[in-house]
Amino acid sequence: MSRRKHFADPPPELSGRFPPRQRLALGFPTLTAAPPPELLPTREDWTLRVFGLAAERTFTWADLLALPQSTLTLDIHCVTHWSKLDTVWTGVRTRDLLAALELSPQATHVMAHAHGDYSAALSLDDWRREDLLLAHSYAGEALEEKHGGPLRLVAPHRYFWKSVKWLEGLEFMDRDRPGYWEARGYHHRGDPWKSERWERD
Ligand SMILES: Nc1nc2c(c(=O)[nH]1)N[C@H]1C(S)=C(S)[C@@H](COP(=O)(O)O)O[C@H]1N2
Ligand SMILES: [Mo]
Repeated sequence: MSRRKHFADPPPELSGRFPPRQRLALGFPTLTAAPPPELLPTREDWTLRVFGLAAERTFTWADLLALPQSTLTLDIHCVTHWSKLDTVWTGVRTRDLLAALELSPQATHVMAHAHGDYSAALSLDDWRREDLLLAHSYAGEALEEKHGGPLRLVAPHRYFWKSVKWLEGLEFMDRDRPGYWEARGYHHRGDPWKSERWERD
């Protein structure tokens, strides 16, 4: 088997787009901590449950597509030192989903829950940014299962562990809570520009 080169040093002219100690991923690596769920819904039987400090609601695929659709070109940064530039995602911006929900005034954070054992929280301020979306397509094609299809979160301003794949639930909360990796020592915020990898960083 030939050895393939998977990562490269940041091209000098693009170095400003690389957070500290990140290298360029030449392919699109797949990272999944817990074993991926064995049985994932198809788009037809997919649902997304909104609960906690918001009026409880279950979105179907048709409900999702009825919301404003956006295509965003984003740089993504994995805590394992790879970045990928100009990735193209299509879906619903988190701020557009918020506009369709009735939140309790106490809500400050959102826990994204995946099928299987995985979750990660972000603040509502994060969710109000323009560059976060719930993505169903990548580079114009339906999002592959290994990258989180039918629907994943994409939060490019945080290390990519926050971008929960295989979304099935959104829990609105009145505080931050550790998700899968935060409970195992990762930083509660995870800003790649500040190298917030471990909570002690
Ligand atoms: N459900 C779920 N989402 C997840 C993960 C996971 O293990 N399970 N891994 C996270 C990590 S650490 C990264 S880097 C990205 C990887 O996404 P990719 O496999 O599409 O590259 O997904 C994130 N979302
Ligand atoms: Mo990651």
